[in-house]
Amino acid sequence: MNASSPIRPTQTAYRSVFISDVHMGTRGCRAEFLADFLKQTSCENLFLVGDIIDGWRLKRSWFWDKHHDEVLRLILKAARSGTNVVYVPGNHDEMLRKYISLNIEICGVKLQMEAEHTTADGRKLLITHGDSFDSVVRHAKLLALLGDWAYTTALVVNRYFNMVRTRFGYPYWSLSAWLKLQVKEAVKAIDRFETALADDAKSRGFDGVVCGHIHHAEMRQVNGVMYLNDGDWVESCTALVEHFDGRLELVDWVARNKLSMLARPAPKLSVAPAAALQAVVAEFTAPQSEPPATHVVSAST
Ligand SMILES: [Mn+2]
Repeated sequence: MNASSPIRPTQTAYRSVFISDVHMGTRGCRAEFLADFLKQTSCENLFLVGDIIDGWRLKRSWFWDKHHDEVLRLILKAARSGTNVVYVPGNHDEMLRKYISLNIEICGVKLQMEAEHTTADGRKLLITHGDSFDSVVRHAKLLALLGDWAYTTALVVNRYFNMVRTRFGYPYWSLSAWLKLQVKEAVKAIDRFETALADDAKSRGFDGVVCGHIHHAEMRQVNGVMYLNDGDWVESCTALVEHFDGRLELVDWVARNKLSMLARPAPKLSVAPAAALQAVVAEFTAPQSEPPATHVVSAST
C-alpha cells in the first residue's frame, strides 16, 4: 500500500454532490480543502446549498486568497463542462435572493430559492438552506458550535482551572457541568431544527430534505423522512454525495484524507470583492474558443 500521498490521485464520480456553508470571502473558509475535493470529484449534479459566498458586499471583513479563486473557478468549470449546477442561496449570500432574480442562470449556474432532486432509486428530495427554520435554533446558535471536541478540551481545562481556584482559596466550580448543560441545550436545538425541516418536507410530499446552515453534518431518518445535512467547509469539511445507484453518503474530506484543520491558510490577496468575482466570472463568459486566460486582477475595473 502506498501511503506517501494522503490525497487519492484519481477522480471519484458521483451522480450528485451537495455542499453548503463554504463561507467564501471569510478567513474561516477552508477553500484549499474544498478545491482539493472539487478537483478530485466529478458529478452530474452539483447542488450549492447556501452560504457559499459570504457577504461579498461588506468589504471590511472580506478575505480572499488563491484557493477561494480556485473554488469559484472549479465550480464554473463544472457548469461549463455539463454538470447541472444549482445554487440555492442561504442567509449569508442572501444578496442573491434580494438583488438577483431567482430562476435565472449565471455562467451556467442556476439560481433557485429551493430545488428538488429525485435520486437514482426514486426518492424525492427537497433542497433548501434551512435558515427559514432559524427560530428553533436562535437561542442556541452559539451553543450549537460546541462539539465533542470542545467538550473534551473543556474537561481538561476545567481540571487546571480548578487547581488554580483551589490554590487561591475559591471553591470548586464545574466548568464541565456548565458546558455539559450548554451542550445538552445545543443538542436539543439541533434536534428541533432537524425535526422542523423533516416535518415540513414530509408535509409537502418529499421523501427527504437536504439542507445546511447549522454546520452539523447529519444523515438520519426523522419522523419517516430522511434528514440530510451536508455540513460545512469551515469547522468540518463535509459533503453529501449520491452514488449512481442512489445511495447517499456523507464524505468527511479531512478525515478521509488525514488532513489537518490546523494548517495555516494561504496569504491573503489584495483583491476587492467585486473585482475578484468579476475576474473569475469574466473568464467564463469569454468566448469558448479562446483558452482560459490567467486571472489578472486590475485595480481599474
Ligand atoms: Mn446559513
